[in-house]
This record gives sequence, structure tokens and C-alpha cells, in this order.
Amino acid sequence: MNTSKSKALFEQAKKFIPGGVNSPVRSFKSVGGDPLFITRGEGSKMIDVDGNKFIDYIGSWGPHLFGHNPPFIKEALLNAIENGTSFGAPTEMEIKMAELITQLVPSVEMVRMVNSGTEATMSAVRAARGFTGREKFIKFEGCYHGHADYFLIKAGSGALTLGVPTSPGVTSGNAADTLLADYNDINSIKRLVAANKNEIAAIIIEPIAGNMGVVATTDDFLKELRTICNEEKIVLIFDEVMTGFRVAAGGAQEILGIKPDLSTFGKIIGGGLPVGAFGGKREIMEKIAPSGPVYQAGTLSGNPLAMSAGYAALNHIKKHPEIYIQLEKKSVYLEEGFRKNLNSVGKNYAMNRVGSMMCMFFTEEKVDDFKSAVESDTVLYGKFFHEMLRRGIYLAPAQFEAMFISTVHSKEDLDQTIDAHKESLETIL
Ligand code: KE4
Repeated sequence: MNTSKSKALFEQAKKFIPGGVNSPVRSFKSVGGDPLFITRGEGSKMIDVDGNKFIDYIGSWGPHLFGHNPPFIKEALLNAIENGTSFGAPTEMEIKMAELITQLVPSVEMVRMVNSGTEATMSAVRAARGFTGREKFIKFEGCYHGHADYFLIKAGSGALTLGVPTSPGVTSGNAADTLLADYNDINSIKRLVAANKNEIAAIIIEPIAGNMGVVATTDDFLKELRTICNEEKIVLIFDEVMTGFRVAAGGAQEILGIKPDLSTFGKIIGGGLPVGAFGGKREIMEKIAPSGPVYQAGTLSGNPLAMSAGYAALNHIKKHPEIYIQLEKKSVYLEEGFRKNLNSVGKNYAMNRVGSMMCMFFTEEKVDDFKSAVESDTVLYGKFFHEMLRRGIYLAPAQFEAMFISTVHSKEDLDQTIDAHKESLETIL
């Protein structure tokens, strides 16, 4: 595969941009080699500067539920841009977007738009602290909630991939209020709650983890978490930046049947443009400035272009709930193809899937938390990644991520992926 133009661009990029990328997970640091520079996306494909075409399972790390450049989002953007790009004043589209989110996610009574998932999660924790008057909060090892200081403690995704789950630059003062629990271990929560009585403002969790690879919650874990939060008056925050509108129209909370107090969103909600949102109980959200004292702001929050793309995406979901049946069929087909391949090479690698987010771990043990996820052979994953790339399949350049199936991945795409998966395993094992 010729990647000479990407290589030249990467050398250029490294002169001006840290690591040559604007987000660490895009570098191929954990899998080796140099990142490819993409010129365009269309449907399920991405094309790089050297003309190589790939079936894309990153989907911009989650936003592209409908593949690249779906016509209805493109049309919405072209219409919006006719009126200008940003006003710094309220627009009707922001009301329509907020109302639509409250319709799709019933636990959300009020919502504030922001510009990224990180802004959404950091604002949600601040809202919980302002509402309860408490300072500490609990996160889970391996969950990733963006790069706000107090989240970068044993964080997942790029922080874990690059081996810095606890980042330099995060002060001990900031870290002191972050308490760490083990995913799927309710006793770790009980211990923290007992040791920090009436001091915990919030528990934030990825209700289906996607940043240590895909790890679902087991048994009644979330139900018990909900009960503890009720009893202890702790704000339960579901970080649905990845799962929101991905696993169901109402997100993970719809399929799991648990109502959080606050939810955070990103990715799909922007239709490919920078959008995040946090929302939930009115009594908490009314504490947010200017209706309440908890300050939160953003120059481009609710930006007309981003709202038009995001509204087009969510409105399409509202009008076509059948897409989740379609996504499940495609995802089952792919998972079954992968499992057949694993059988044929005599490997029982862990494969975790929820809806159209899936991950194959290079470990034959069950993966249900951070500790079991990090048992994966990341060197082997790196070899696998490059074998798949050579065969035209673009996966996450990191073991601790999810692959995303879209509504536009065709049967041919899936069959090509399954064949490449088999050949890649046979090559590296
Ligand atoms: P952003 O600030 O990157 O928009 O969102 C942060 C975030 C918050 N919560 C969850 C559950 C997330 O998955 C994310 C971001 N996910 C990573 C991929 N695992 C974004 C990719 C990147 O860092 O470039």
C-alpha cells in the first residue's frame, strides 16, 4: 500500500502540531507506523491522500451512525450556511434541538448545548457539585470522560492506550476529589461511599463502557448503583457521549432501563460537527447560569451550523427508529463472521458487543472490567490492525477502543471485513 504522501504530510504536521495530530488516539503510536491523512469520506468508506480506500469502522470515533456525509446532514448544513455561521445570540434551532433531545431521552427535562463531550462531562460534574454542595465524585477505572483534569485519573481511551491513565499536569489538589471505583464491582462503590459519607456529589459512569474496549455492565450493577445514589443523595451521571443515540434512540439508559439524574452526550448529537450536551433533572439543570449560580458558558455553544447538522441526525433517528433493527442485524452478522474465524484459527479471543459498538480483545479471558481488559496483548493487536489496514479495513489504531458499524455498511463491506479478519488472524498467529 503506497502511503508516501501521508508520510510526507506527517513529517510536516509534526513540525507544528504536537505528535502531528490534534488528538492522540489518531496517532498510530500504540500500533506502530504513521497515521494516514484522509481526504474524504463517503458512506462507509474513507479515502486517504495516496488514494487508498478503506471500509471505515471508526466513524470519526462514533459520530457517523449514518456513515460519512449522509445527504440529509449535508443538505441541512448547506441550507444553514446560507444564513451565516454563528451569531452569539439565541436561535430557534437551539430550542428545536433541546426539545428533540428531551423527546428522545425522557430522563432529560432540560439540556445545555456545549462543544465537546469533555465540556459536557465537566459541566455535568460541576452541576452536581453545585446542586449538592459536595466536592468529591466517583469515576471508574478504565472509563474515559474526556480530558478535564479531574477525569484523567486511571482514564481509558487514549490515556490508557498511550500508557498515561493518570496524566502529568493534573494537580494533587484536583485529583484529591476524584475517587476511583472498579467497573462492575458494587462493593468498591459501597466502600467509597461509606468512607466518604455525605461528601460525594456524583458518580459518573459509561453505562456501557467503550473506552477500555467495549465492556457492558453485568447483572444488577447499575440497578444497585441507582439505589445507592437514591439513598445517599448522590447525583448519578450517565456519560452517554458514545452510547447516546448509538445503542438505541434513547441511548444505553433506554436499553438498560435505568434513569440517571444527568446524562452527557456528544459524537452523534453533532452529526459530525463539534457538539456536546448535558442535561437531566430540571431541579439540577436550573442551577446552571443564568437561571442559577453554577457558571457554564461557551462562545459557540448551540452554534447554528452544528445545531442544523445535529438536528438533522437526531430527527432522522426520530423518524426512522427501524435503523436500530438494521444496525443490530449488520452487527450480529459481523460478530458471527468474526466468531467463525476465531473458531477456524482455534482462538477464543474475547468479543464484546452492544448494538453497533464492538471490540475484539487479544485475550482469551472474559473481559468485564479494566483489569481484565488490560490483559490484552496490545502488540498482537498492533499487528492485527496493520494486517486489516493492508486489506482495506480501517479499525481504531488502539486496542482499548470500540469499532462502530453504521447504517451504510453494506453486506459486501461486512463480507470483505470478515474475510480480511480471517486472513489477518492467520497471518499474525
Ligand atoms: P470529546 O471531548 O472527545 O468530544 O468527548 C470526550 C468523551 C467523553 N465521554 C466518552 C464516553 C467518550 O468516549 C469521549 C471521547 N471518546 C474518544 C474515543 N474513545 C474520543 C476520541 C479522541 O479522543 O480523539
